Amino acid sequence: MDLAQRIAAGDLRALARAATYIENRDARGEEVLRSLEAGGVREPLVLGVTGSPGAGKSTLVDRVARAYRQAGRTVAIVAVDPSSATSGGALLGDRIRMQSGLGDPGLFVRSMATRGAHGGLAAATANLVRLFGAAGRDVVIVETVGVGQAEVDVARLAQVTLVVLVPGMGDDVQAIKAGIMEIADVFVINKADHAGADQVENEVRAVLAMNDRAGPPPEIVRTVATRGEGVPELLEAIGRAPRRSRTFAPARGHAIDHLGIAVESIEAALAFYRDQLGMTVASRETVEVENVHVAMLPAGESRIELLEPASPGSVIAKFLEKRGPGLHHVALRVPDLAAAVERLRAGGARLLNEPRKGAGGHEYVFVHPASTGGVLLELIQDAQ
Ligand SMILES: Nc1nc2c(ncn2[C@@H]2O[C@H](COP(=O)(O)OP(=O)(O)OP(=O)(O)O)[C@@H](O)[C@H]2O)c(=O)[nH]1
Ligand SMILES: [Mg+2]
Repeated sequence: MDLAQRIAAGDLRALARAATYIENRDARGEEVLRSLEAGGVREPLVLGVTGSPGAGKSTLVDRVARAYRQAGRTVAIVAVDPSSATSGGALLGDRIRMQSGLGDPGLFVRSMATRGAHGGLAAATANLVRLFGAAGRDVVIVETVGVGQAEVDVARLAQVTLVVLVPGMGDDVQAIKAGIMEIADVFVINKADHAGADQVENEVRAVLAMNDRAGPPPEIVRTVATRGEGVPELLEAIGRAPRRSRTFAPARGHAIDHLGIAVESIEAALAFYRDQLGMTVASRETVEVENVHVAMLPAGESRIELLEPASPGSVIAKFLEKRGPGLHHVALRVPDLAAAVERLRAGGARLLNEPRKGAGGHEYVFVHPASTGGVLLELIQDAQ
């Protein structure tokens, strides 16, 4: 078995090896990622945890990880550790491992020294998160210190970012507001067993009130990480936060963008989809290059696209002649179209065109049904 196969089979030493390749920017890391991702990946819940040194992030991460484990979900933790450079070791990771007990294969901890390289750190962290997702982990937690650019980069990886504050921070809340306000999805006031939790909470609320960021404000949750207090409430707040953020930014990864259905007449088809089924027509247009009239009907996060030939020479007219009305193509959004095309070419798939820009500026490519199990497949570059 090669490394990717061993990882897929749950071999933690293989996973650790691949993580080392990624940290060292060894090409074998990218290789493993690609072969793990070739079969498609279910996106993990990615949590970012940031806050000032000593705020209790690692203690909290340990508790949160255990709570997810109890709920039956597998977890990977990336502790980005600025102190490892000086202490010379994977201190935080070890701390978590010791607390949670070794021997739980459902909890994998990786410490990474920052080594001062900001861009490099973010890239390596991003690839570690990819690795753990591709290895099938349900939850990936990334712990970083502070609110510098590196943390903002890391927060971009996360669906939900927790900013950990503690009582007695005083003016610090004001001082760090610029960086954290954009990235915080949930504020955690940890060490709530210390005096002054009310005051920090008030300060956070005051800063939030002055902020004009879009959408509902981040929730504030109090915890005592050492005792696990507030952790169930924190998990609930986390659960609400990805639902919130998803309405602003669609989840990354593969998703059905639309199903294209060839019809003789859009009007006739709408008598069913719109009038009987109650769906809404979001847009209608004529795509000149394809000689086709199009009606888009949103269905959840994807759509049904009705296609009617605009002239006898249109591909849709030919399709109707040959096969009759019906499913014409499935359109799949992919995270990286160029990489997908490269892999498909290498694998001998039949591409019908060079990637090109369609209506709305998105890039797409068609794959012949002979390669896909019998259905014309449109691959679309997901919005970045
Ligand atoms: N009283 C109290 N102490 C806490 C709480 N949470 C963490 N601590 C303690 O605070 C200290 C720092 O905790 P860590 O979890 O290492 O904090 P951290 O934010 O990960 O620290 P760095 O990674 O070094 O920035 C430890 O001694 C913890 O036991 C809490 O809720 N209450
Ligand atoms: Mg820590």
